[in-house]
Amino acid sequence: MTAFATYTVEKLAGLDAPEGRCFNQVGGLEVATTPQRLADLHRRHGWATARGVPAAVVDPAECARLHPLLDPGQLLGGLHTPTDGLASATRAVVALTARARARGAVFHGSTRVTGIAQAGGRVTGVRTDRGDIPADVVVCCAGFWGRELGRLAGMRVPLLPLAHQYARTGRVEELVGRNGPETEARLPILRHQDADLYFREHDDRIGIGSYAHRPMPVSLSELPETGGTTSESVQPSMLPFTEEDFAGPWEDSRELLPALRSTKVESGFNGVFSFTPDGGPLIGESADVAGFWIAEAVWVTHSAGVARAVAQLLVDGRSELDLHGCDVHRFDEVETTDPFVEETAQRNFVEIYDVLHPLEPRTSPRDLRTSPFHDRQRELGAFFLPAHGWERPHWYEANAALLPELPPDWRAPERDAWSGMFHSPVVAVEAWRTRTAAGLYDMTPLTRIEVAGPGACAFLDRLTTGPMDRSVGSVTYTLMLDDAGGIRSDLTVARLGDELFQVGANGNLDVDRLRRAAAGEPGVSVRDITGGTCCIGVWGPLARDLVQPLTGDDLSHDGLKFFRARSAHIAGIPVTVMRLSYVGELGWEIYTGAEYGRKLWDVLFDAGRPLGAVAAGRAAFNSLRLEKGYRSWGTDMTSEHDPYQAGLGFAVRSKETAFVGRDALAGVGDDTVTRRLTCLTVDDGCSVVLGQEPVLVDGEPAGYVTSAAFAHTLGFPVAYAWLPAGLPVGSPVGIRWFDRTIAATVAAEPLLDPGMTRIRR
Ligand code: THG
Repeated sequence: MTAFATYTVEKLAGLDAPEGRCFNQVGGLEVATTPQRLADLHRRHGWATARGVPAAVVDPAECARLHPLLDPGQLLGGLHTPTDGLASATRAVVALTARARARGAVFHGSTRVTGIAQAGGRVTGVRTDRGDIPADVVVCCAGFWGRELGRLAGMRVPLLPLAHQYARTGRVEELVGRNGPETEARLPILRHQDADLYFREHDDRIGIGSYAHRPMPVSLSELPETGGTTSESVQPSMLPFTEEDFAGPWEDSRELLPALRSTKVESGFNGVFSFTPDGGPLIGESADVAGFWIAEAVWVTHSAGVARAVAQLLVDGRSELDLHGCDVHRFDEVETTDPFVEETAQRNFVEIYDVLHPLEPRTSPRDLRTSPFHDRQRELGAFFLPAHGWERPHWYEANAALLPELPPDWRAPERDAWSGMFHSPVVAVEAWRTRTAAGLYDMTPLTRIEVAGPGACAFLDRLTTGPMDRSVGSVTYTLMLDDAGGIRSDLTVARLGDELFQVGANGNLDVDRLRRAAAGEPGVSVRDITGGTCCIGVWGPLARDLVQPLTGDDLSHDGLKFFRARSAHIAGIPVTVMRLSYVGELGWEIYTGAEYGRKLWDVLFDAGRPLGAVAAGRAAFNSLRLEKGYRSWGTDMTSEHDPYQAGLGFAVRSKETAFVGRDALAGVGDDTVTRRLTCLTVDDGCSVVLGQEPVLVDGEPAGYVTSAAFAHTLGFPVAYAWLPAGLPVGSPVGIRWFDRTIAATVAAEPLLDPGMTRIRR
């Protein structure tokens, strides 16, 4: 999103419009009136630094110098971003329209879209009240009308139009004479997030935007009829100002900017814009109607950046910037339903300026998807965090009973308040027991895809970097690349039969990609089998002692080798067993039908109890996988990275046979990369960061943290970061954490068990 915004600034700043400039680079100033906000501004300063945006945390006197209407006595500080500015969306549209016309584009204004013409699963045109327009590609950029227009093509567009208040004051004495014909604003855009307000200049008046009111969902039938003509003050997106909602915000405004006490609210409107379940835009092609694209829920801030990305998608088939956080197919079906969208979008409106922890869960809707083990997990005091509707245990309070037994070298230092949120000392117990006995992990939410049919093997062989024509029972860790060699996903592919594969994937984007690729392919079927099945990971040095007595099938080291799968019976329950472990221990993922899940859990849990096995959650899981150096797609690497940069070159097969991305990787290897996903250890042994923090080399920003955790087995925190290649092991770096720098060191990886002796035993 920062890259989108940066490009939009560049684009708009370089545009000329007859009426004047399209971008006025007055800068931005976010102010803090509470210690929590000031701390958050430091954190946001870190995000800006990590992504190359100039920014500085400044003291109250500097805030007042930058924005003289501020009373420094009320402030604790501010975050100044000098490249921010005021976009004139209308002027920019006029200027861009003229450019497009000059190159042959045709615009049909005031024309109502009435349908999307399609034939044979492809778009063929747009139906309008003035006739049909044939088209082989349609990009629907309808903003908050997107949900309705998407319906015309049978596409569910998970956005909600909401109104948000914008008011203008009368003349402000202190501003009179400051601005003139050449500019209507010089002061930075001001944000007072503790009161959900922002402020900008309009000549000698102040415009005030408020998020301090109740969410106001808008039905499109309420919009004013403008008769097809619009102006700065008459637009279908402008609803009447609801004065009663502005009373409190107006008080807060006059408190922050005392100069407003001598003026009043002169005008206002409730403007309509789009919110989505996670706040991100919606970009992508319909799964059912090829050639029908959407690019919606895009704010002016990101507009040109998104436009460029969409243009690249259409022309090149991929965008330079990874779009997984914007792809409309990132959501599972349950997240696109009207009740889900309505509730989450409104919640996002309410929380727009709130200080939110990266793990902060929504409180509703919850319990949408629960694994068959859910009741048992509750009995064990699971602390759940939701993901794509699934409830996932992060730790189990029941394990607190084992805290007194935790050996001294497994005791984790106390965390600061921020990294201690949504964390528990119990996580150390679960990590300890997994590494010394065994842990039971609920892997049910892991996306599972069945790829079947006579063409399945060749299909997967072409789409992934791994050799797929291996024996039945093989499991392959492999990558899906795009044509430029960027990592689209990392998968495990188990060959369960000649024509039957089970793919362990990273979410609905993988389902979508495989489905699309299979659409034109005879003899390949792709099915998401996540729902209706379940999975328990049993991992640890005693995993075999736990499971083998429950089955007549041979789970010895040679009976089922590492990265092999087979069907088996455990206590009479039909299961599929895969010998692999994301936490880096001996053990298996054990899959079964949902109807057997509860029984399987009980059998494994009871058998594990005398061995010291525990149920363990995502927090331990994440710590253990980082110790072992296992990457998490979407966080550690995306389509912006190639396999060698990500340290995954080992998963790319010899380049003799064709696979998607092969040609782009010609000549690319471990020694050619200029940046690398780099393992860092934290020198003080106790400072745990959370991800997205900037990393400094020689005091200068050089990259950012992807994942981090306290490594319980090793006794210090670990972080992975994108950094220039060629930093030798032992190089000192700094990680920015709020207003301080944490010393860290480039480390050889994996930190734990590079010889694989824990897994292969
Ligand atoms: N389980 C299953 N599928 C998955 C995941 C999983 N798919 C998505 C995601 N997680 C994939 N991530 C990984 C990362 C590392 C490994 C497995 C899945 C892993 N790597 C071995 C190694 O690097 O040592 C591979 C060894 C080899 O290739 O032989 O085990 O958790 N089902």
